[in-house]
Amino acid sequence: MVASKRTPLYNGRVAHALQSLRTTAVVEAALQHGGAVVALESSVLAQGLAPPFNREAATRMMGAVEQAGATPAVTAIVRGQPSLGLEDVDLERFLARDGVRKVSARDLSMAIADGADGATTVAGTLAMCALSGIEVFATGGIGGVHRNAPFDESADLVELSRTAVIVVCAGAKSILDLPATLERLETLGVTVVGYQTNELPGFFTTTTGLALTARVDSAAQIARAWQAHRALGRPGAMLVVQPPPPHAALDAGMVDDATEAALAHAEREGVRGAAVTPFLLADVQRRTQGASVHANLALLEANAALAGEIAVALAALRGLPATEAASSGSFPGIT
Ligand code: PSU
Ligand code: MN
Repeated sequence: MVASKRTPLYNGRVAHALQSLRTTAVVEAALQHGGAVVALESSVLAQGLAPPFNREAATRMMGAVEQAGATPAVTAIVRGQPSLGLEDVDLERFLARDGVRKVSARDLSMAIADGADGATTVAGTLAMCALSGIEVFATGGIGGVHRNAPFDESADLVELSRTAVIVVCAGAKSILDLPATLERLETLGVTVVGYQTNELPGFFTTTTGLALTARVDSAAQIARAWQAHRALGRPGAMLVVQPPPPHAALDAGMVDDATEAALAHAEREGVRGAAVTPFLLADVQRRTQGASVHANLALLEANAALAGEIAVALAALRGLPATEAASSGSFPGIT
């Protein structure tokens, strides 16, 4: 038998994009030297929030991570290249929402093959974290099980079940079916931990009445729990949920009314698929006359700050460069 010649699987552009996970100099240095790095999603910038609020979100989130002593890395597909950290010129294009796709986990390969600009959702960002070894990620709210739409469930949930990353958020977006989302997280084995709270926050609201089974009160406690999580070889995420800052939290009745009206509007307009979440977020924003934008920005900043603290606590606990620590995995107290 004649040995077959190996044929290249990918053409040049795709192979190049996959080889080089593009990093900015600052992020590269932080990763190399074991510094604390926090991933930030870009879909909230390119789809979730409209200008000028998306710029404010980017500035406040990155500032909060830095203030905590960590390095922010906005993740995105930049002209077909998976990227950690955005150069200014690229960030400007994403903030202008100039032909930027919404990229969930399923969309990554096509965005790369097409050489496109893609803003990563929670699911897309988790996949990027897995590629780079980043273990802490901050966002506003995760996707989940939608209301009144039996077959619409965000890919965020499944990706959370198979990516070992600490995700800091304010719960799932208020436009969702929160009890159903919490049930799915349990089924998928995702650890949900309240940060200084015993119940699931409602994204815009402090409470939902949905009790959590775990609570922590400090970043150091999260870092210790994370060590156990890694030592056990758990494949999924640890979802750390904290309520929006008290001064920015909205009244539940106001959010419910706006959400119900937005859902009815989406139904009338026949909005489907990936367009549902951005549509509902924008509609709620209009109906709450900006109060929800104020809350959204405040909670994004608070989540980035907490994620920064956790990343710093993790690095301190290990006393090892982050890249080595990621693969060491000894059980705390059992050596
Ligand atoms: N939360 C926000 N704004 C957003 C999103 C969440 O406050 O823009 C985005 C996140 O990127 C999340 C995505 O992962 O919406 C979920 O979309 P879908 O339901 O289509 O999976
Ligand atoms: Mn969906």
